[in-house]
Amino acid sequence: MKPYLAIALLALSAASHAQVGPNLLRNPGGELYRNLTIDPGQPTKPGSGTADFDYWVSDGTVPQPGINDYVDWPVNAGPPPEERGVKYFIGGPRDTNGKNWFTTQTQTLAAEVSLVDTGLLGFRQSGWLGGFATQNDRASYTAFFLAADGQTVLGTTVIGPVTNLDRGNRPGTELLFREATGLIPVGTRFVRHRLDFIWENGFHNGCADLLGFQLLTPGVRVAPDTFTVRLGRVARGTEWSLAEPDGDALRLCKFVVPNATTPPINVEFDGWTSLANPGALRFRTLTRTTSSGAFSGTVELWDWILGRWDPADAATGTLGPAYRQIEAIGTGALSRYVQDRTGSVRARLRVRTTGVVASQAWCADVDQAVWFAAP
Ligand SMILES: [Ca+2]
Ligand SMILES: [Ca+2]
Ligand SMILES: [Ca+2]
Repeated sequence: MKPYLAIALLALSAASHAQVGPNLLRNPGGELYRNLTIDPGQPTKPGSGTADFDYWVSDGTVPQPGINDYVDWPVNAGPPPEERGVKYFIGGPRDTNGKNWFTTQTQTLAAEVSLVDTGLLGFRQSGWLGGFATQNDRASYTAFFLAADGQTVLGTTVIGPVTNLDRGNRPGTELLFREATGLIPVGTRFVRHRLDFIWENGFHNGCADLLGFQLLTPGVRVAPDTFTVRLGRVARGTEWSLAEPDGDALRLCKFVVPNATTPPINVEFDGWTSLANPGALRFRTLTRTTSSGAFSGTVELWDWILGRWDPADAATGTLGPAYRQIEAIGTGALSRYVQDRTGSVRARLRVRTTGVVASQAWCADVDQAVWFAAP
């Protein structure tokens, strides 16, 4: 089993630039339900008790999930009345006391596979979560990002639980808004949404309403407008060869090098992006060598503020006759990689030998060299 990978959260400033898509959760606020069973302990509360929620599958720990009615059980703070509907999810009643339980819904991710696998598709997860007064019965909402086998967890994010301390131990029932943003992990094909209720004492008061899971505006791909060969010579191909991984490659061959430590192939790529302050930025190359042997490739991003190739985000990988991807993934303040006012981006690839190679007259084929940038 693969370890769970924490998902890097985007800075809020980055997320705020993004356009937010529709809520992909079904029955996000508990308004669709069947088989309502009034809590026998509260016969004067006809809208509350337990029910089967459409699209949600319970874990079997409790006979039926809890449902509350805002009229039966008003809240001191929670979702706006015009949005919250009539019902909300609750841990109780009665036969759920003393039990932690959860309910899930799993969806095919509603996005193009090619877009997901750029690693730049963002999401926003949100919900109102709460409980009662000084009691710490609570709820949390977790999203599991699943691979094509529907089992392998590629990443998780969780919002909540909202504890009694978060609610300031104020009297009555409160639900507080929580949200997180992040990037959908590469390889994700399904998302499992899980709503957990954690019991602490007495009636199970953990509650939730108006959950949300939305995709953000996808990122953009930036192909180079031009390239500059610093070392080596062009044998075939043009800047148009660099956009797609289609077998049409820019071929650069070893020519004259000043000394043995200088990488014989050194090529710079220049492009342009409209995203002056990206929330995510990476530069990807797909490269092979025409000879077998020990080769390595290094890709770097140009820091326009410091006027240098950034050493922190440089990436090096081994190269050989089969195409290999090497990717420099921007970290920290990404605006340094986009030139102020012009929107220019610059990156480079250097290829060297690291040991014995079959032929000294070797070349490197660059099938793709592109940036991916996300808001
Ligand atoms: Ca509701
Ligand atoms: Ca309680
Ligand atoms: Ca190509």
